[in-house]
Amino acid sequence: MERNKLKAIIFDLDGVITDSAHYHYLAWKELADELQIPFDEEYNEKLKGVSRMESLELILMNGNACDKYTLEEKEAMAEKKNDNYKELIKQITPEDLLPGILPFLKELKSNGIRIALASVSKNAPFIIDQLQINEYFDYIADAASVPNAKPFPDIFLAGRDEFGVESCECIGVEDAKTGIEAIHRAGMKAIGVGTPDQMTEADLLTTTDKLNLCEIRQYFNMV
Ligand code: B16
Ligand code: MG
Repeated sequence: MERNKLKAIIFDLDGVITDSAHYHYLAWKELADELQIPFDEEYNEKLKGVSRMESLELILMNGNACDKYTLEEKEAMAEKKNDNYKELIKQITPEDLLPGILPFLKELKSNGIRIALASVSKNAPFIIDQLQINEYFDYIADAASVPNAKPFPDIFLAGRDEFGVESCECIGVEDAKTGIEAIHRAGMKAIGVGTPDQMTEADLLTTTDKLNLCEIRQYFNMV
């Protein structure tokens, strides 16, 4: 097998660094209840890694209500959900980092591996601040300026291009099926830390507390 140098690890946020999916769920649930559309945690799984407006469409679809509202009304709904979400994420503190993430970031930093964030959430910079891990990130992709959300590769390619490295020198970490697809479309290897049924395409399936640089290098034959 060809041996590449590992130069960058590109992280998804929601579900990888912290569990903000639950706050997304609570905020969408309030809207769905208002619209009298069925919505539960199981259906919420489909929204992981999906952009805000696409998430709204999926919720409306569950209530056969896609054609019931104008674009303006949909934008107002998405804004209302986001206002609610922004209130909820004020509660996030460094204690909400998923197990193993902080030591892994420290390990990468001390080994000279570049670190990027590839979240499609426009609230990602605020969450990174709340978690107090800004200093570890060499680059945070701007979700608003990336043309296509996951499963398109754009947000992972933004990190690669910023660092001026090759795809084969990067690894992406994701918890959503659409995210694994985005990493692969970017030509990178994918580590999956989500529920196993969502992670069938991941090159390595693990959990955040088991992320370890030596093992990753060995597994992917990267130096
Ligand atoms: P916002 P990720 C994604 O974050 C979430 O998984 C997804 O549920 C959410 O709809 C999307 O961000 C947009 O977030 O409404 O805050 O801009 O997994 O890419 O970190
Ligand atoms: Mg995610």
